[in-house]
Amino acid sequence: MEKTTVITHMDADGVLSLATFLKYNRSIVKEEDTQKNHYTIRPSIYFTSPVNLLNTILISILNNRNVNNLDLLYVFDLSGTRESIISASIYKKVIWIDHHYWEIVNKPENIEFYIDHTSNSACRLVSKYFSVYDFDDLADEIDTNNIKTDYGERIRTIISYLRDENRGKSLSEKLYKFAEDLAYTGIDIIYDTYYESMIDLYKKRLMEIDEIIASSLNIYRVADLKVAVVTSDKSLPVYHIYNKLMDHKDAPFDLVLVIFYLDDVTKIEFRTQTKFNTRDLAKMFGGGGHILASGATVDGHITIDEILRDIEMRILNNNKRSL
Ligand SMILES: [Mn+2]
Repeated sequence: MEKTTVITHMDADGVLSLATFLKYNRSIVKEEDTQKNHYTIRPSIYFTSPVNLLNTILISILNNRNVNNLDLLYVFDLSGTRESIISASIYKKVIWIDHHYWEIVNKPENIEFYIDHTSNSACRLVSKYFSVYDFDDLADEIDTNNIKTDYGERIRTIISYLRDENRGKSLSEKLYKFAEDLAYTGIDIIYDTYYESMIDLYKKRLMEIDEIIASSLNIYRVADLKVAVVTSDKSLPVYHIYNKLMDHKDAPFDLVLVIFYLDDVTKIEFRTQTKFNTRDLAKMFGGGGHILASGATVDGHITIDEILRDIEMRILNNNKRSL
């Protein structure tokens, strides 16, 4: 029996990608059960973020004491680096599905890459891979911050609540349970009281978050750009800050920067309300992502002034080059 490991992004797109995989996986496990010649090994599931991907791959390898269990690894909604790709290739076979923008990398022959940065969500690509189309439209809605349905709104809120309330192992367990509920019970599970109460609680939490936004918001002119900066020492839902700032009297902002001062790192989230290319800026800080939404994590704490100065230099240099 083949052992499967899944590493997925800790956001809505990653959770819906996992739900898609779980639904597919259960259908093949059922088939094998009826053949009565198989026993099943539960897949190992890991949630992570781009900056922690390498560590997560290495931990997943260390957790398999038996090297024969390193059969098959799936990676969803996370872009690879030289180091993470080399580490993943320790598995016998790897299926890597993502919709972020990738730098050209060397591709080990035991890794199959399904990378399409024009896809609105990774879940859409995962759905195509497994031919399970339950969650792709919802993932598109949420990942592009273009909510159209009550389902999309609720799923986004539940995941924001879980991420706000939990850390580490308990967060992974809760996200896994949510993906399982979606896959095995179906999408209407989100109308259950267990999830309904999370949505109610998070509405109250959002009012507190609004106060944090209002009290930490600063607006700057950087080169010819209008820049809104929100800082926090705790993780906040960036979509909510973005949407909130859409109603600001000075909106739209060329750049919305959300700066998190966490333990020993600075996390910078880049968004734009005017289709400015944020990915180039994120790249400058060692990060990446999409044109309209990207992020970077920097060691230590860097100030707003330092960040804005780097951005200004970059824009002025670009302007010079295009003259
Ligand atoms: Mn995504």
